[in-house]
Amino acid sequence: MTRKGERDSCLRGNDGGYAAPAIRYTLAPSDSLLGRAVNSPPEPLISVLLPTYNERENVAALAPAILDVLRSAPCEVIVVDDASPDGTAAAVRRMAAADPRVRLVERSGKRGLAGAVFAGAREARGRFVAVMDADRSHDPEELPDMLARAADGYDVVIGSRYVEGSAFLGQPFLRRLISRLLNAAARTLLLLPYNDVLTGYAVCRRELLAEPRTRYSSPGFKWLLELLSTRRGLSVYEWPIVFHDRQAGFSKASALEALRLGALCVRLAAWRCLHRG
Ligand SMILES: Nc1nc2c(ncn2[C@@H]2O[C@H](COP(=O)(O)OP(=O)(O)OP(=O)(O)O)[C@@H](O)[C@H]2O)c(=O)[nH]1
Ligand SMILES: [Mg+2]
Repeated sequence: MTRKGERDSCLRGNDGGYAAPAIRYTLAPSDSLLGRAVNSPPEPLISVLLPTYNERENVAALAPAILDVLRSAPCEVIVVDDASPDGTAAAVRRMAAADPRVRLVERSGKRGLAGAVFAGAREARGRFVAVMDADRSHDPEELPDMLARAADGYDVVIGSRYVEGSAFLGQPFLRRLISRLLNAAARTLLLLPYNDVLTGYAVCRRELLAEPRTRYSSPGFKWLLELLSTRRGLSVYEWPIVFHDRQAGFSKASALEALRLGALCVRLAAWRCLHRG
């Protein structure tokens, strides 16, 4: 791994061409961005969306960590919980009572990660939304850099696991292999020129998720694939992330998700054919 702020990143538009293969930072980009943010209107600059199902322990650690990283920026953390039996919502309610930047959106029953992301984006007030897994796989320390790229004008900043400078910590080899193969299949089938189209970590303008073109991914996980497939002319930046294995609790990923992904690819391909031109 190269040091934070010195990593090469790749930048691609929908035409598939590399626009800026190497970007080098000499100062923490967050400083200038957050300095600007302090003078911006009172509405949050960024809303961080955390979809949760049985993540009480993780979210209790992650939400304060996010607020700490973004402490100089107007921000909010919106937890979208699907009636987790482990009491995730009660834990978030306690945090929200102590800090108005924490908000809870509750849905009745487990209805899917992507649907939770769309629901959270509708409630969000920030100019930008960030989406992260709540299981602490995604490091909040990446947020200021990703937000800085979005504030620079990129429509979507992908927290990418597959560009130079990305790394995996602790995930079993087989999980990584399956994830990589599914990612390759999805980007090939949908002719997407990005390296990671299935990550759960990204920053984008709020309206891209609050007003999605389709909601085919709602019952499953792959909201980013849907966003990238249904919007034309997006400028996309892939920021390399370090992906950690979940810190506590149990995975909700299953073979069903792979089947859902196949069906989603077919539906999105059909949608793109219908909306060509
Ligand atoms: N609201 C909501 N959140 C969900 C649902 N399914 C998963 N999540 C959350 O989405 C995030 C990703 O789910 P994970 O279980 O970590 O899936 P994964 O990262 O593919 O699997 P692991 O690598 O094993 O952790 C976590 O924050 C989950 O709590 C759901 O149906 N509703
Ligand atoms: Mg996870």
